[in-house]
Amino acid sequence: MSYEVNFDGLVGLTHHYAGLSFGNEASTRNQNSAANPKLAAKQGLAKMKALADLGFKQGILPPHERPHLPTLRKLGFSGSDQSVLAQAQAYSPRLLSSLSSASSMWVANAATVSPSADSADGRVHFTVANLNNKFHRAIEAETTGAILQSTFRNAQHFAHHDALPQVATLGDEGAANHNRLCADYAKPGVQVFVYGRDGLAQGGTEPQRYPARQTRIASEAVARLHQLDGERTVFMQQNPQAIDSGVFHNDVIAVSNRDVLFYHQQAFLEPKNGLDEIRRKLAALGCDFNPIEVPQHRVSVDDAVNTYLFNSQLLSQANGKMLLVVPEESRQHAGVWDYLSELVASGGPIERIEVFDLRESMRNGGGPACLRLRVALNEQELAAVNPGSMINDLQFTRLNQWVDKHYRDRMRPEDLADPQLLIEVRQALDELTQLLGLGSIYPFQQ
Ligand code: SUG
Repeated sequence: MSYEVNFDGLVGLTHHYAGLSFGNEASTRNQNSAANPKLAAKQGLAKMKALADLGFKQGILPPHERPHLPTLRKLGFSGSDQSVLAQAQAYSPRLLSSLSSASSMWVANAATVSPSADSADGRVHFTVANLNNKFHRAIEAETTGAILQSTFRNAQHFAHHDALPQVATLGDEGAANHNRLCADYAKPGVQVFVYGRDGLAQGGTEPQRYPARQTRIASEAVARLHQLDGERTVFMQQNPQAIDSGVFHNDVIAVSNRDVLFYHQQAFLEPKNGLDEIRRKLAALGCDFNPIEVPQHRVSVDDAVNTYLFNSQLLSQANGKMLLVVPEESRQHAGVWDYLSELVASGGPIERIEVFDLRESMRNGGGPACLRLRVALNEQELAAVNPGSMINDLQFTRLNQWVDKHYRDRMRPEDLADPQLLIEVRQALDELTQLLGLGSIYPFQQ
């Protein structure tokens, strides 16, 4: 038996809207609106619980320590924690906001993960994403590494790689730009790395308006680290025009599961070449390929960006058919919902849609797929995962109570300098690491 286990990022206590992600239009649009961290965490937990109740294996990854005092101190602010916060706020509220973002919730950007069936040494490989394109995200790498090592703690089954060096040439956004196609999670598959620009070569096709966060050089380094076979790896370039329309990660315009790739007609720069290569490489493994292309005339790129139709989770049910998990915004859009209704009625591989309200995360550009990191595991590997990281009724109840106890229901950028908030965050995270059985993972616990 093998499983695709979805590990969801839990929203942190400082969740707010700071407009930090140029190129992510929801982030820009909602800058400075009031956020509700408690509701955000509960919306995420509700999705985890609902999918666990449907029989899917569901895990959880904890939020990071924010505001991030270690970075503020690296930038020269000194004295007591309270004084560091006050100095940072006086110097630049936007700096404090960057170092307080709850962006680690979007764990599709935590790492790239390759299952053991694809790696030469037979282990599951993790490379932490450096998230180099955005300051508030680049600081995630260290704690993400600690969390992944605690969650997947067995060196016989799990190989952990540090983030690539923090330079734009090696910009790496993790699983958000990575797909895997296969017949069965435990069997070898074809891994598809999607990049926005080369990173080294000059003069290639690049977006003009918004940044291309992922480079080919980074994707190829990750494939090397994971000991992947070139005959089972494909590198495709994102359509730069899509990036310029707000598709800042490939998972905003494509999602895969087993033999299905559900994608927009304008997702890739040279779709035919890439898709042919995927089909050929899958055929060599004896696997079918089932691409589902959504044409521009049915759903425009803009509508895809606004509804997050493709930032969905495509999950295999026990009957072999697939479930598509979409955000409420996809149901609210008549054209998108019509398309989805027809898709389900067409008798294809996707037979069911589940809708979740993830509005708090969506307003920062994070849908169902952003909130989860997929890890394909066989029985032995699953047994080696930290047990407290798996969602069941008991953990769900405890986590909900923990959120009720510690989270505020309103957060604005100006609240971040409140020294009481830092105390609340540390108390809460300290309890959380015990609840999840993760040991010490945060700088304040060292
Ligand atoms: O990196 N938003 C995140 C959203 C990440 C979505 N992830 C995936 N597509 N996989 C980002 O742009 C906004 C934070 C702010 O503006 O307050 C932010 O970081």
